[in-house]
Amino acid sequence: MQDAREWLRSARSVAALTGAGISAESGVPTFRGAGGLWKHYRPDQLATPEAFAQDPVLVWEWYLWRRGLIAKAEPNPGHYALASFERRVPAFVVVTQNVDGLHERAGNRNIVKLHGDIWKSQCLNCGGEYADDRTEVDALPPLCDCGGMLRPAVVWFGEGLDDGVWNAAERAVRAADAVLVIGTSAVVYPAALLVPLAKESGAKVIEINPDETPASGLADASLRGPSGQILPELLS
Ligand code: BJW
Ligand code: ZN
Repeated sequence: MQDAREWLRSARSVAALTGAGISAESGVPTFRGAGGLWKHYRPDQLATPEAFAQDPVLVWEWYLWRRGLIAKAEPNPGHYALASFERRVPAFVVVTQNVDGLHERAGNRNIVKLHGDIWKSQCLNCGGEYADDRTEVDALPPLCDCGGMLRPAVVWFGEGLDDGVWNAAERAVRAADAVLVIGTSAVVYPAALLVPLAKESGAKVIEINPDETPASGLADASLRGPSGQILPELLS
């Protein structure tokens, strides 16, 4: 903890790579591990373009249910610690795999969303992307004004990440003197590649996670515990 605090104090540019674990203490379920979504739902039946093509209503029901959970959740002390850190450090970027919007709600402004945004929908016909805060929809699947079918504007397995978004993530990590890796199992690619990239670019890598992950071996410091407790202490 003391080393990590010192690295952050002397850093001019910092990036935070976040995953579902940072929202766990807000009551938003993670994907993997005990209580994770994939314990009860099969990713290949819900989070792939093939699943959506086969049963868009089922996929939409699952996303509307998750929107409802997230709508009731509040950012936790971990999110707020990152927001206040952004106001104090010259260059700070949150690179998140999360789609829940809790970083914005906590007050971060410089956010790269690798896997999209559950609060947006995209039209399969005209390509339009729209803010969408509905947690209930009368007739599923929801339709665009153009008549096309809407889908959640998130990145499913087998889909590429947006080029501009990925480039922004790479830039943030390459520029960083210190990279925080928070609440991610670090098994989903290409997001997981950002950890070795941070190392190669000479950044100090600080992992915050109650459990060991494939990223732990690359970390200069591993702070074991919930991010809602560790981040306020680390970033104060
Ligand atoms: C706490 C805590 C607390 C608990 N405090 N911590 C190379 C190798 C192998 C496979 C591939 C590869 N390249 C591509 C692939 C395929 C695939 C992939 O990675 N598969 C692996 C799973 C094997 N990747 C893709 O398909 C990606 N696309 C792509 O690569 O395109 C090019 C391509 C196309 C076709 C073929 C090949 C390449 C797209 C990935 C999209 C991921 N989408 C999801 C769903 C998003 C929408 C939604 O939310 O519904 O993104 S899946 C899900 O996993 C979600 C998450 O963002 C993502 C990562 O999960 P995350 O955030 O790490 O959460 P968890 O639950 O895994 O972990 C939580 C952690 O928190 C744990 O470590 C806990 O210990 C910790 N924790 N409480 C702090 N209080
Ligand atoms: Zn449309």
